[in-house]
Formats: sequence, structure tokens, C-alpha cells
Amino acid sequence: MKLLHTSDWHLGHLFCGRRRDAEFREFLNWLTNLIAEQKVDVLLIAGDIFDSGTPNNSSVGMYYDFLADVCHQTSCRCVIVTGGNHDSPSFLNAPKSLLERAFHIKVFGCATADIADEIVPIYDHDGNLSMIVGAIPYLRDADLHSSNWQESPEERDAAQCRGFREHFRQVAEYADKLRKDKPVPFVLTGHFAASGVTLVENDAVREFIGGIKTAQVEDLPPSADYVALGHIHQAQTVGRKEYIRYSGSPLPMSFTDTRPREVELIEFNGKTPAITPVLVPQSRRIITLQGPWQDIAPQIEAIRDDSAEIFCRVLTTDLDSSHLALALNSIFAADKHNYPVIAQSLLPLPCSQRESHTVEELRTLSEEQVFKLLLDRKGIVSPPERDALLDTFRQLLAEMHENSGES
Ligand SMILES: [Mn+2]
Repeated sequence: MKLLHTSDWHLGHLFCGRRRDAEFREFLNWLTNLIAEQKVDVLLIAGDIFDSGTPNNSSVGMYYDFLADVCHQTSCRCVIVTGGNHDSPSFLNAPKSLLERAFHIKVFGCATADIADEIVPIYDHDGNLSMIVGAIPYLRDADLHSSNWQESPEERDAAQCRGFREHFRQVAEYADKLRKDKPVPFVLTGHFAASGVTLVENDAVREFIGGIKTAQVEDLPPSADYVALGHIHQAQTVGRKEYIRYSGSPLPMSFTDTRPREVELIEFNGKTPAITPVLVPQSRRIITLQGPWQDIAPQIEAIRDDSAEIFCRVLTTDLDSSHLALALNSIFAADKHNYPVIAQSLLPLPCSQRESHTVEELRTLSEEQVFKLLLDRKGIVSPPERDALLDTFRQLLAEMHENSGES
């Protein structure tokens, strides 16, 4: 039995406001080919399929196109999709019965009251049980414990941990009953942060709201032969156990994440997994240019002239924000192609700009003036980015005034 583990696609993710449809489509086509070539039997997608609970139509289209391709162009006999903290359970679950009855696609948008719902037995062509998957989606607060307004935060955390352990234990117990003494692998999925994982700064892992903060490896049932995790965007093993893994996101989610991307291919010999990480090809260049202006200016010019769209971050160490803006504008005077998506001065702000405004002072400024001060302070100087943010701010302001009955 061959299994493929991936997670955290974040379809629809905007990289500093830029769309990535082409990158997502390339990844999904590459993945379909890999599943076909490697004759993968079971595909596991361990949460965060979409970046948002209300994904845009082109992301939804890509998802369904991919599922259709896997069903028609590969010999994959079962696709298992579990919800992550970014996914809307009801959105993922809406086509659940269609996908299950018409294709062999099983969707677990959220936990249900019946543990048996999360057990997927997989049979070979002769009808023999050949794998059991415990498909556990992201567990929300209500899945972990019943809230009690009198409990302290510590008591709530402890109750969540107990609920988490208990949920995984019950799924494993159910699988063990089904497996009896047959030498078939038991695979678990999960979407949470395990303690001790390596994180990257400014990565788009959304803070957990109403879920467990971190779980211990010891909280996972020992009977699992492979644990396919999602939520952390860098591929890694957990607790030095080879068979407990994050596949990470197939596309980097931030400038700070420069690690190679991968999916995990797992071949079982009886219950023993042989794990092969497969690198995901990347078509998009995502780069940071940092240093004195004189050194990075020629590199910025090369990027400007590149025909492919490059996500570039410029961090200068010897120009302040306004001089950086002027210098960039001179390079991009004729052509706005591949303008850096972030341009920031690393020089410390002069005292006059660093001073904080008192509430009284702020009252004398318009909302837009305050917002511009914020953009200055954040070092957002590139005109396209500044204009786009200002536009959004004005729209929000107009909506707010409308809602509050002002004109
Ligand atoms: Mn994620």
C-alpha cells in the first residue's frame, strides 16, 4: 500500500497581496502526475486546503479539478480530506456525500459526536482490509471539552489536553478493534502544533483561537504506524520519531521561509512504513535583497527586467524610507514590472519620527493621516502597495461610516 501525505495547501493564499493561482495550478498538476507515476493508493490532505473559510471561486475550481483528475487519471483508490483551522468545516462538508458516493473521496470538515465517523477502512481489489485511517480534522474548543464559565484559563487548557488525548485514544481503540491481529497499517491524521516543532518567523500559521495550543507526542496513541500532520508549514519529524511528520506547505507562505518544500510518500511493508520525502518543484522566485543600496540596486534592475513575476523584498541598510522610495522610483520610472512587494529601510527611525503621538494630537489628525503615519512607521513606501492599502482603508472607512449612519 502506498500513501501520499500532504497538507497546508492554502489555496487562495495571497503573498503580500499578490495572487498565486499559477503556482497552485502547477503544484496540483505535478501532484496528480506523481500520484499516477508512483501508483499511490491513498492520498491524505491533512488540513488547510484553503487559505480562507470563504475561498474565491478560482481556488474552489482548482480543488475540484484536482479531485476529478486524481479520480480519472490515476489509480488512487481513496482520497481523504480533513479540515484545518483555516478551513470552514461547513464549506468543506457541503459536497461530502456527493464526493463520497460518486467518487472515493472522503471529507472530514470537523469532528462529529460519533468517533466511528472518523474511521476509514481501506480494502484491496480482493476485498481484504489493507489499511485503516483515523481521519481526525482540526479539533475546535467544543470538540475538546464542554466550556464552563467558572473555569480558569489553566483549567480550560488542562481540559482541552484531556479532550485531545481522549479523542485520539478513542479513534485508535476503534481502529484496533477493526484491525484485530491483522498486519495492516493504522494511519492517523491531525491538524495541530506539536510541542518542540521548528517554526519560521512571520509564517502564516494562524494563531489558534478556541483550540489546543500545543500537544505532546505522548498524547498520540502508540498503535499508529504513521501520523500525517498538518498546521506547521515546514516539513519535519516530531519528537525524533520518523513516523510522526509534518509534510509542510507545498508553497512557501512568507519571505522568511526558505526551506525546500515536500510531500511524503509512504510505502508500507506490512505495518512498517518506508518514508520518502519528495521535493515539490517551485516555479516562483521569492527573494530577499538586503544590504547597502549600491550593492542591491543592480540586482533590483535585473529583477525588474525578468519576464517572470518575482516576489522580491528589499531591505536597505543605508537609505531611510523616503530615500529608498526615491531610489526605487528612479529604477522603475518607465516600467513597473516586478516592483518589490516589500521595500523597507532597516535604518533606525530618527527621533522626530519615532515620537509617539498622544491621544490629543491624534484627535487633530484625520483618519487617513493617522493611517499614513502607520504606513510610514511600517516602512511601506512603494507606491503600488501604499496606494492599494490606502484604497482598502478608504473603502473600509466608508463602509464603517455607512454602517454607523454617517455619510
Ligand atoms: Mn496551515
